[in-house]
Amino acid sequence: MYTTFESTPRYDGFRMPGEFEPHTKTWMLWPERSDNWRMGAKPAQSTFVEVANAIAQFEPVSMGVSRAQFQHARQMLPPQVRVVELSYDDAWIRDCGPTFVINDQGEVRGIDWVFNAWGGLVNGLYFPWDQDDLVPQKVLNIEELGRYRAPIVLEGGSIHVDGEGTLFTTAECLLDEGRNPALSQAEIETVLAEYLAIDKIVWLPRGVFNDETNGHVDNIMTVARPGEVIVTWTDDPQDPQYEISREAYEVLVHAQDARGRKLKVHKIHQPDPVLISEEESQGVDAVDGTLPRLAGDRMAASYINFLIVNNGVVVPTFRDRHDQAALSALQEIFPERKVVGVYAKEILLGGGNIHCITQQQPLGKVG
Ligand code: KQY
Repeated sequence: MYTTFESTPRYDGFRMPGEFEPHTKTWMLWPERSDNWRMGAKPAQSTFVEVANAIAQFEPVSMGVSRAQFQHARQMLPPQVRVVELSYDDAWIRDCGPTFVINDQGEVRGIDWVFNAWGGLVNGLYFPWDQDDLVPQKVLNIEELGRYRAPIVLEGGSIHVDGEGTLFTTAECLLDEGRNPALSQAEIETVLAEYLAIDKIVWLPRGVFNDETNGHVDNIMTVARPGEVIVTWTDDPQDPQYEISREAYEVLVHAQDARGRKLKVHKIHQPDPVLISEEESQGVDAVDGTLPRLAGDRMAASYINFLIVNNGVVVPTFRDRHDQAALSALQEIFPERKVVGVYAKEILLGGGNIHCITQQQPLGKVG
C-alpha cells in the first residue's frame, strides 16, 4: 500500500543506509532530451546500456523509460533489466529520485525531497522540472513503499552517508542560493538529522571544479565503508582542482565521524582535463533556459562518481592515462567486490556520471 507519512524517518526509527549495504536493486532513467545529450541522446543511450549491463552482473536493474522511447529502450536493454514506463524531465535519478531509508526490522521507505533542477529559477539547469519532482512518488508507488515528503530542496548526489550517523556534503551546494535561501545552515542540518538519522555532518567547502550541480559531494568524495572515505585528487598545482581537493582532504583527515572515529582517507588521482570537442558541442540542441555545451569547456571528470553495488563497484573511465591506476586503487580499497570500469564520457558530457544516473534501493526484509 502507498502511504505518505506525516512524521519523520528518524521519529519512526528509519535511517539512510550506506551505499555499501546490501541492495535489492538499482534504478536508472533512460536519457532522451536532445538539449542535454548530444545526437538525440543516442551515444548516451549506448553508455546507459553498458552501465545497466555492468550493474546487472551484480543486482537487478529497473529502468524508467518514457512512452516515446519504451520500445527502443526495451530492445536495447537485456531481458534481465526491468523496463518501466514513467515520465521525467531528464535521466538523473540520483538527484530527482527517492532517497531510501530502512529500519531495524528491514522495512524500507522513501524520502521525496523537493527537486528544482539544481537551483530553480536562480541557477537551475533546465525548466520545467515538475516531472522529475514526481519521480519519487512514482517509484515508491511501483515498489509499494511508504513515502516522506521532505520540506527542503535537495538532490541525492549532494549527500553521502556512512549509515552510522555521519553525513558528508558540500557548503557550495547545500548553502547555494538556488536551493533553500530561507534556511540557515543549522536549519538544514536539523532537517538532515531528522530525515536521515544523522548525528554528525562533515561539511566540505567545495565540490569538483566546474561541476554544474554547484559542487555535489558525490563527485569529489565517497564513503567506502564506515570510517573510510575516498577523495578525488591531483598533483598538478596549476590545476584549479588542486586547492579544492587539498581543502577537502584537510577537512576529512581532521574530522571525527558520528561514532567518534578518525577517518582513513584515500586519494584517487583525477583524469587529465576532459574538454567538450567542437563536434560534441554541435550535437547538442541549443534551447533557452538549458545550460549550453560549449566547445572547449571543461567537464567535471572524476573517478569518484562510481556506484557501489552488491559484490561490485561500477566506475567511470575516460580512456585516460590515469584509468588503470584508479581501477587498481579501487580494487585494493574494495577487495571484497569486483571493480568494473565503463567508458563514460557520454554521461560526463551530460553533466554527471555513473553515480548521478543511478539510485540504489536497499534490501529490505526478505520473505
Ligand atoms: O551530476 C549530476 N548529479 C547531475 C547533473 C545534471 C546535469 C544536467 N545537465
